[in-house]
Amino acid sequence: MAKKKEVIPTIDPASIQVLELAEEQHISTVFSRAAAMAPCPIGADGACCKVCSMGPCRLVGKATRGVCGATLGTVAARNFARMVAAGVAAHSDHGRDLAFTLIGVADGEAGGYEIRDPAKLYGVAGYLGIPTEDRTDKEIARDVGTKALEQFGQQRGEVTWTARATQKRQKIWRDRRLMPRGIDREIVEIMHRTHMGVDMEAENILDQAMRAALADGWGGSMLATDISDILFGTPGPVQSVANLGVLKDDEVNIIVHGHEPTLSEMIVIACLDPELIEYARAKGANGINLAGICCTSNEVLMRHGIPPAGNFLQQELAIITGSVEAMVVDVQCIMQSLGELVQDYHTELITTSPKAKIPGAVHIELSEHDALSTAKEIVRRAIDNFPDRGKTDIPAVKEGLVAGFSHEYLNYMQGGELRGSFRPLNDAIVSGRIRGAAGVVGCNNVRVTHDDATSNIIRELIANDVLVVVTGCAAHAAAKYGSLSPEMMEKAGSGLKEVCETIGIPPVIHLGSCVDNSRILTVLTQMATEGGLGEDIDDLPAVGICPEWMSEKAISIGTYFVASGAYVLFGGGSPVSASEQVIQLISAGWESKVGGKLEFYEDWRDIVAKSLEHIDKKRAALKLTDYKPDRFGASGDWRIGEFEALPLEEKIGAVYGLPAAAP
Ligand code: BF8
Repeated sequence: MAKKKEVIPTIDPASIQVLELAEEQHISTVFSRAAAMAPCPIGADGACCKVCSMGPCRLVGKATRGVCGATLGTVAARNFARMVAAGVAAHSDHGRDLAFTLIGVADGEAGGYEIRDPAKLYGVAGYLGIPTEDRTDKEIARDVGTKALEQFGQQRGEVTWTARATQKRQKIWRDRRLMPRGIDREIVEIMHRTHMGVDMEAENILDQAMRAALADGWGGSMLATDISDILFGTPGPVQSVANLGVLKDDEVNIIVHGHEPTLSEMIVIACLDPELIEYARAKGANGINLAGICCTSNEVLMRHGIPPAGNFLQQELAIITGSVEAMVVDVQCIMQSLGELVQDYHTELITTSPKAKIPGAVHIELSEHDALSTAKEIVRRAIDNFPDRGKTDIPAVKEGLVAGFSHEYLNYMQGGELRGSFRPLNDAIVSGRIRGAAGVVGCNNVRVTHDDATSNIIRELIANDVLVVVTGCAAHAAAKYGSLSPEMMEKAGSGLKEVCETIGIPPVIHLGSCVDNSRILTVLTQMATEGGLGEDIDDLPAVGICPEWMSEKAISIGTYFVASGAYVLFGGGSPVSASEQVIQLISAGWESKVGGKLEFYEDWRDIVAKSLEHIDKKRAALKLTDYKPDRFGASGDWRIGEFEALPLEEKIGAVYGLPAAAP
């Protein structure tokens, strides 16, 4: 990432089409700006220290120390830890706001919101030790929300959600002093330790980075997912379509973009309001079309089948189609360029969070007390914009998908209400039908070819009988190239295909947004405790991959997976490549400490090779059958042949029990 190099912008045909249009019309995009501006190699490699005004010190060439004497290892570790702190803060603040909303619902002060999944509420209350007998849902919800809020300001003890990890893992965290005490405390402690003149031992700084990251994965993110499920429903399979082609020429297009489901859930309801649909018709539109970008998109896709218009690098492109009446944003991964870009279009950019204002946007703050009214006001404004629409250029590119797989639903798919478990999946791994599992997650980054590494890694892994779960913008990438469609079973290795057909799961499973990476933690924990695959996450034949990372949140996610025992491979550049000491500490050093390690590889082929090597190494350590690609695939039901001959829509219905209607 450090060096200026020619990068093919994207492999996505829809994005290529809009980028050609942008070039013709001299419209600035993240792609054109990246081509014009090389990243600073010193900062990119982690060798720039700017924590005091004696610098910034650039530790390159003969300069191996800053003016205060800070070594390259200390500087790179400090920079890394600060990225983790920002990532933990972003995910966890999202969780905090959801806890406030849950308490608001319990107190009758959050009009429009309700408890949509009481079963999940009871489940969460159960593992938090909150009594449920003879109590109303609201009383329980108040306690769950209060317990969640306590995690932020807690000074001593352990973040409660960490109790969902295996006993072995909890002991590692206690023994190594990595157990997070309170979410805010761990973030603050990183900022303190990395202030000028405090912690100067790279290993000690990186330990705190792990502790804070655990407060994200097993704290802020996990409670955010739990509360989202309680308030908005735990996802189950839904079908939809993905890419810019989901925008409609004859309807009012509204895009929700950002991260928190609090706003987007209300926009979903507002878009279904008959009065507003009628209002849209009165303005000459055939209806209201809601679509998403980034993780907000994943939230409303998982629960309502709202189509994703694109991932991170497509946010500007959606506006350049000329077809978007309103882009409604809340927090995180929103480019400032949108504020300027919309000045050339009829699109209104609407900010809704007091934490995130953008020059050039209209600010309509989401009131938690009356969120539906705010949502309706926003939708009405979008409709008012429709008559101002000029020429549109919507690429006719979209792909069918199935999403909506929660941890709960995966249990259900493997045994129904009475015998839900991970037994079939574990058995399939033990027998070698499935070689292992991989989480492919994270962002797009304009410094690497958009979607290229992600989509190739997914295809290679499933062809090698590795079951893949996806989240975040990687999930959008999976969807856009057909990897979330039942058709993808044809591309899976013969053993994986057999299992997927038998238990009715696709070879690539969409588990949600980036905070929903916490679902992967609990899935892995259940696999480890189900039996046959060791005792803990570091025993599993599994890897975590972030092929096109961009944000500080991705660094936090990678770090908490490592601290939970996983081998994590990132694509693109390493933010610590300047320091051999830190490269070693987060790889071999962390492996000896917690069983997981973090490595960076620029070529996706290396990521695939390293992943398969690791999976096979773990299989051997567990004394499982050697993996042989052609051993399976011949057994099974004679009806599979008939199934394979079905048209796609009927296939979706047959596998997921969804109606056969087109999405
Ligand atoms: O939280 S994957 S670009 S949208 S940071 Fe951002 Fe990265 Fe996308 Fe979701 Ni996650």
